[in-house]
Amino acid sequence: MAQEEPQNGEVKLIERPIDGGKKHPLENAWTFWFDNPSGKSKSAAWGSSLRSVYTFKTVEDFWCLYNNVFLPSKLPSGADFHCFKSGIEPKWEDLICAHGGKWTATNTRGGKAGLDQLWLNTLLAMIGEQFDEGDEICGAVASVRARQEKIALWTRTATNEAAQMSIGKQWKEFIDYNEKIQYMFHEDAKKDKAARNRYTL
Ligand code: MGP
Repeated sequence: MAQEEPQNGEVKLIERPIDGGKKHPLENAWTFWFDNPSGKSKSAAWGSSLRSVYTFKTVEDFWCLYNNVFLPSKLPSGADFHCFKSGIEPKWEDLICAHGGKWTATNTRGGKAGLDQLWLNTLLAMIGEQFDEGDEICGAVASVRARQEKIALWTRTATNEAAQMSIGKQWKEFIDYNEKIQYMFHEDAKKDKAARNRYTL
């Protein structure tokens, strides 16, 4: 794209020519998943309505997707929306997730807008590779619940407390969250529905 040269005294706003046709690759490809268990019978196995919807690997494709289709505020109560690194399934059973866990932040700001904002800031931090312990990140889940909406950030090595604390601290900054967040091991959740959280920040 041709750029006009600044006239004398004008501030040069554009450093390099902008190539409007070129897409900007992300470090990782990411896949969106959707689960709407309220749409099926209570007795159906967990995950039977979980499906992958879309994979993106450029900044432009992410915004196209985010702006046009998927926002947690549009989802019915009971639904879960996931964005995970491609190749990782948003399940405890996934080999990369199996020994991991999740940080959870509840939507204390109230309203759907609060959930959408937490979700967007979480996505931007993940796909923009903002975490020092980026290899630990598996993905994030937005859960729409009548009782308590929440966002969870899944990581891979639950026992690596230092890594999880680093991620938790950074996550709170990125989503501008001042309440407590809690970390639960998937292995605990699997064994006991009322499992306790292991880390708090
Ligand atoms: P949840 O949806 O992660 O918790 O798990 P939440 O949102 O606190 O509970 P909800 O009832 O409001 O949805 C709820 C239940 O789903 C768990 O107790 C498990 O029985 C099942 N479940 C959740 N996950 C993430 C998995 C999973 O990865 N694998 C299997 N097998 N079951 C899961």
